Amino acid sequence: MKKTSLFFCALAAIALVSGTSPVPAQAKKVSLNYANFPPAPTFPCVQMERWKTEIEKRTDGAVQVNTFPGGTLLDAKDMMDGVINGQADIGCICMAYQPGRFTVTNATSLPLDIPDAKTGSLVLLDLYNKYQPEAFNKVKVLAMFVTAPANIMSKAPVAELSDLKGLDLRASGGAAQILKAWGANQVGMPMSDTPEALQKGVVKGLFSSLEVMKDLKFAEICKYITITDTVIYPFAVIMNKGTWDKLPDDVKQVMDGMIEEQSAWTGEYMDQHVSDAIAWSKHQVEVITLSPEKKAEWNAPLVPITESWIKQANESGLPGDQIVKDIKMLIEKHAAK
Ligand code: 3IO
Repeated sequence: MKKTSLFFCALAAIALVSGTSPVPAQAKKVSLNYANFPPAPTFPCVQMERWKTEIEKRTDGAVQVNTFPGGTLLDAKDMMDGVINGQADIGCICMAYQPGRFTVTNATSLPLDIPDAKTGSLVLLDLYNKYQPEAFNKVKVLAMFVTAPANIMSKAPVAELSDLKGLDLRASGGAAQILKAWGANQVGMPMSDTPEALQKGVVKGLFSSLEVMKDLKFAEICKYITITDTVIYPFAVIMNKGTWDKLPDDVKQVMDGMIEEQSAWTGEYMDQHVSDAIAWSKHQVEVITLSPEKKAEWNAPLVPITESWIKQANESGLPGDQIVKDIKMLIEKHAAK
């Protein structure tokens, strides 16, 4: 062996013993903080853990994602600006909590009969891609998804529109407009504040997707479900623009490649989980269904909601008619799959 090779052998041996490597140091690991507002067992956090696992796997560990459920890093109302400001690298927003801010994407929460969360999630993502709304200019979108259609969960039975009159029910965004049209006393707050409001009696029920009966234990307090299947809540996962710009190209590719997959995965998870939660709740709660005649009666006061949204959108310079037409067309496209 030549003297030089002996030298390198010795170096390698030292490196082995000391745990350092003579080869150039590996590219630095990227560490990202991901904030979420509701408790860990809920679907926004389940999809967050799924994304973390997949990203860490698909980047061979070059990216590490640190998840913060339950508002421990940013809460519901601070989420969008917190991510824009860099308090978290990634955040999960519910667009219904700031209806005036996300006008285009919140059009998915008009009463347009999105049948399920998988369909709705793909409709929302397509709508976002087509219109590239200004509201998201300062962030990178990593996924978009929606809940399953909302239903009434309440402490007292709701079988007639008259049962809703003046009833304190919690909902936000598009769902809030629907409760108002039905004559309920709509109370707005994020899902993360709802368990306490129900406990204290500030609200007598809520209008949202049914998986929270199980995940947030609302079945213990809301003994009645009224099936209306009326409207979804739209969500987005967003990343700080500066964080995105600094990511290596191969990491960006992995994340871009997961946008549609993660959106569809979350919709599918939601749909399945709602079925599970209904089956699980059935023994503890009464499920009230509406006859076709009654459903028509409940739908009638909702008609002006879409009409007035279109009018307002048009007035603010958005193609309101086209947006609603696109949503209807996209529902047909994705529901057919
Ligand atoms: C929701 C939000 C956080 C955790 C679970 C959830 N299930 C349905 C929603 C929709 C929503 O944002 C809301 O406020 O009803």
